[in-house]
Amino acid sequence: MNQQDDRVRAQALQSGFREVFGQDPDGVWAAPGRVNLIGEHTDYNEGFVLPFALPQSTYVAARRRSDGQVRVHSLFTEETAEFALEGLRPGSVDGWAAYVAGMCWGLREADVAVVGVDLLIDSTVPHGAGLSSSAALECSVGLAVVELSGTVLEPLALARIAQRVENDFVGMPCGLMDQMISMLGEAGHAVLFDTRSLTPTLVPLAPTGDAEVLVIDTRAPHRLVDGEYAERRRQCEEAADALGVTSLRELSDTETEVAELLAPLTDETLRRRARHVITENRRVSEAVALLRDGDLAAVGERMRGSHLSLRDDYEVTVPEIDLAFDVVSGAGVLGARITGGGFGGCVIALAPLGVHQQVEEAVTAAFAEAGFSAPAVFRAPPADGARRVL
Ligand code: GAF
Repeated sequence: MNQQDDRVRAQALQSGFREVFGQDPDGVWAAPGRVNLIGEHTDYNEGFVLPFALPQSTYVAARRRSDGQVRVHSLFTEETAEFALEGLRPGSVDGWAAYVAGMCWGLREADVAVVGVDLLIDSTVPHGAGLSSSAALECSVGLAVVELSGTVLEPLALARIAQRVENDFVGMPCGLMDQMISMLGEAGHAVLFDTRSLTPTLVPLAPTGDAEVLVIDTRAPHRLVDGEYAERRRQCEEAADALGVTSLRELSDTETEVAELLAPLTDETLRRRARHVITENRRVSEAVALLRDGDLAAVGERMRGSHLSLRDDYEVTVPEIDLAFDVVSGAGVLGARITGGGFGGCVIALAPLGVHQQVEEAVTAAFAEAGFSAPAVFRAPPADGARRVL
């Protein structure tokens, strides 16, 4: 989304706000979804991730109120929710509005003097596709509420509040990647984020300008996502415990062979989970060095390694995802992998310019033959993070 499109969308929301609430909003804010180039299920193991922000964003038009109430209307569900700031607690609001109420709760917990607001929300981030529509909602609402409450927060501080909201208000035990990139994304760059030191480093993407990232949204319904995710996280903690380290990251930083590191683990499932995390951290570090050298073919190989590890060791893929990966890998791309938490969602491909159509045709035909819903294929240029638009 370029700045022009951003403004057009924000102006449409501004007039929508007048229709719904009968007054002008004080401003319009936006925060993007993301894809993760590589580094999956590492962020809750103090590891490395390499995501970038998408042009697709969630937009929030907001106006301050003086009575401590929050009214929020969503144009993507056509529903309205209303709640008082006083007395907000985990469990008091559910559904999509829990992310909005959760941000108000989380900001209050972080000692922000949150004011009441009217909010109108719209989004271009595909919902339920593993592209972080929930982080986009949290961060856009958070940015609006913070500013209207007369406070300034560092982007990473707001990201951490949004993560706490997911963990403690919504009940999803996620890491920090999605909220971090929604706040810190920069056009033309991925962000290498060390989730132990909380240090972001910008990595220019495709510096030679001869490749692009394609997203293949399989439209596979998310299955068992929260329970399975929580279980993976528990297994990693158990593996770290059994190996006598505080997190699996500690083992990723050594030169030691993975088999040797894992030798003390007797449980086969825990061994495979830990092997994924350790090898994935190493692949992220390698991919960053290779990107800087412009060796995109080798980056593609690391992406392929990541997918196979997520399929075989971490077991977070589904048939639609594996089919998309297989087909796309044979359609002239440099590399492909599942992106996001898994159990549905999207495959991304690092592709030379000019193969987009070939990829789209191949995956569409294969999905039709397999009896799956038609997939969507689109380009993903790295875009900016959360921002005030109007
Ligand atoms: C989901 C989570 F929200 C992230 O924190 C991350 O763990 C990801 O799955 C897997 O890498 O998007």
